[in-house]
Amino acid sequence: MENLTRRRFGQTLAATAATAAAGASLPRMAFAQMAKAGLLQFPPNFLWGCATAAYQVEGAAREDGRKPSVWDTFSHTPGKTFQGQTGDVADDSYHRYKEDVKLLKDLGVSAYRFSISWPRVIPDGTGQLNEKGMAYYQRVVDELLKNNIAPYVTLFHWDLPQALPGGWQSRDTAKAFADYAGYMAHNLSDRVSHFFTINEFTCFTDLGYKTGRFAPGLKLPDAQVNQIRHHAVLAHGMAVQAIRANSKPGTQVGLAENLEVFVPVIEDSEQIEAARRATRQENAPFLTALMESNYTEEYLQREGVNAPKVEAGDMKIIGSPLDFVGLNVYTPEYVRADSSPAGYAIEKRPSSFPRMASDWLYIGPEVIYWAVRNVSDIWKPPALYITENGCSSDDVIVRGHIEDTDRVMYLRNHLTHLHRAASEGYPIKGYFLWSLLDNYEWADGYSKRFGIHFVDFKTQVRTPKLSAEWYRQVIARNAVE
Ligand code: GBH
Repeated sequence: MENLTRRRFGQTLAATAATAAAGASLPRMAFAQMAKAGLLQFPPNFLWGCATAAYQVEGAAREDGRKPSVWDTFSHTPGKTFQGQTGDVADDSYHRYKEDVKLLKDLGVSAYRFSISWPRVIPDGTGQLNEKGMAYYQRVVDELLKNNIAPYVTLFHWDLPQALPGGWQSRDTAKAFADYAGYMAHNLSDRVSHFFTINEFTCFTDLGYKTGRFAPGLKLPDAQVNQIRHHAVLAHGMAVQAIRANSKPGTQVGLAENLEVFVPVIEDSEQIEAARRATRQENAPFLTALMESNYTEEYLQREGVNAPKVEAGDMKIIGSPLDFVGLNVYTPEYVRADSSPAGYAIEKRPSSFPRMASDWLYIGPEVIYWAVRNVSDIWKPPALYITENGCSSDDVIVRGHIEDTDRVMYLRNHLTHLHRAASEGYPIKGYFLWSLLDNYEWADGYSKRFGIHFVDFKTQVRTPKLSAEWYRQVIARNAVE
């Protein structure tokens, strides 16, 4: 199966029986047997991983020179998070990272996606560097490599240094981010080959500055929100360039975006086209802007006088070419074709639509197939990763066991639909499960558990759930049942 191209992998899947009958090579034979055994085999070298983020797992909020991020300030403001809970201690991974790498090792993953706390390495956002903060990430990278686990590094997962004046309201923050990104690439790219600039634009732009649900908790008018969104995509583009300028040749750069994913209500050409239109228009401020080096006419018209102020050269920077696109995939939107000028209508969700423990987390496993397919069909990126997928569950411990059958159901179904995307030849390279551990779920505090390892937040004891054992077997077989 060496040099098996993506298209051929797809064809192979379709022609499994024929291939086996024709006396195929050994690995291909093994593949055929797997398929016969009812296993959905993933392509060779498919990357299996887990993901976390700094503020959700590290703790050690005031240690070794780290200064506050906007999330420290927000979580310590009464009324902002579930029971006032903060990431002060979280999973204490700052001290227990070796134990966490051991969990990864036991799963058999080949990659770990984690994020860097910007205020740990540059406490004020700009200026003075903090050697001790940098040393921590060097230790984490060392420990991963020692265990043959590839580090996939996210540079921004929402913990903006509090000291930066105006936060994302200021264009200077984009420049500060690029400087920090270049610095990290310079220090890590000898051993880290994949960098994500930013994780999920809406969660620190719209949720931070429009609805106020996330840090910094502001409710600003549309014109300012659009400007903040613009600074965020500009920061991404400037960081892509800074990483390229400061890293080893061959370093791969992308981002992790939770785009709005549209599932056609019925899989026919008209509805599929509606899903594509919706994908472009509904993601116009973010993914569409970076993939097309432009804001769509429709977005600019819709926002009118509130549209972002764009300086000469900005759009080119925002559209800096990427090596891959990472997709964080959770909840689907269903869409159908209609006769409006937009050509699509987003369906209202019936109140009976099933969900997981988080009230926003509706279950529609085909979401992962359509995330890959819509993005690929529209923009044809060279490579895609699922950078997050997973769910919250009301885990209960029964005689020391957490039988999270609902999480296994959720994951199994999503991987089945991801397999469809791989078998059709879409360039999907890997999957990062969210999350390795139960952790600090932002405004929901510790009330929602997304881990495949249970964490007792009093003792910090980690216990594998049923889903961890299930994922271990998926990885071992490179297949889902
Ligand atoms: C991801 O966001 C994050 O990257 C990760 O840090 C997080 O732990 C994980 O998912 C699970 O949530 O409170 O009604 O305003 C997923 C996308 C967007 C889902 C924001 C929750 C908040 C809804 N998230 N959304 S609301």
